[in-house]
Amino acid sequence: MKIAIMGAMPEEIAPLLEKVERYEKVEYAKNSYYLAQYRDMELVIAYSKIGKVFAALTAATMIEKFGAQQLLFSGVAGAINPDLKIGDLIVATKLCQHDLDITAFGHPYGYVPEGSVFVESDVHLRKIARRVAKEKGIVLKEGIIATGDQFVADPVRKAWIMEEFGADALEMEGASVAVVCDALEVPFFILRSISDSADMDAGFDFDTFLESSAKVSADFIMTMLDEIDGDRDQ
Ligand code: 4EH
Repeated sequence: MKIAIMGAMPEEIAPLLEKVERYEKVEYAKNSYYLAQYRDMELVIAYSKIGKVFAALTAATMIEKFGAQQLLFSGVAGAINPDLKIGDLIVATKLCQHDLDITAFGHPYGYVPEGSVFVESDVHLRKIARRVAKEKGIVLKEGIIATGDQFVADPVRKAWIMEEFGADALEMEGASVAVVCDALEVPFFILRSISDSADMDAGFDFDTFLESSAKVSADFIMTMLDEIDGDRDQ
C-alpha cells in the first residue's frame, strides 16, 4: 500500500518527517517529495505550497507520478463553528470551494457545470479516524470544510461561508485535493487542527498556533497510519 500524506506549508509536514526519520528526497515540478517506508507502507510526503492550484498539482503528482493509492491531508484551519477551539481536530465529511462563483449564470456558489458543490471524503478512512480517536480518548469533530484562495480574517466573510455552505471550518487547499482525488478515484481524508477563528485576531492567532496545531494534526495522522497498516480490509 502506497500512501500520500500532504500538507500545504512546511510546518504542516515537519512533524511527519521527524517521525519517519529516514526518507529520500525527490524533486519534481518545482517541489520536493519525500519517500519513506513506515511499517509495511510506502509513504510519499510533501507540502504543496499555499492555495488550491498548488494543492491540486501536488495531489495529482502524488497519485499519477508517485503511485499513491490513498491520500491523507494534515494541516491547520480557521474555525467557523464556535464549538471548535484552537488545537481541536476536525475531519472533513465533505468539502466545497467558497470562492468559486459563476452565479451570474444562475448557478449556485461553489458550482461549475459537470462538477458538484460538495465532494465527499472516504467513509472508510473516516471510520478509522473515529476508531483511533476513541482508543486515544481524543475528541474528533466531523464537519464541512470550505476552501478558497484567501486567508479569511473577517467576521462578515466567515458568516457568509457558514450560511452559504453550512461550513464548520475553512482553509485554502482541501477542496482542490478532494476534486483531484475524486476524479482519479483515490480515497482521501482531510484532517485539520484549528489555528485561529478566521476573525480579526486570525493573523496573530495563526502565527502563534501554526506549529502547535500542525503537530496535533500530524500526530493524529501518524496514529491513523498504525491503524491503516493493521487493517485487514485494505
Ligand atoms: O495554507 C494556508 C495557510 C494560511 S495563508 C491555509 N491554511 C494556512 C489554513 C488556514 C486558513 N485558511 C484561510 C488556517 N487559518 C486560515 C484562515 N483562512 N483563517 C499563509 C499563512 N502564513 C503565511 C503565508 N500565508
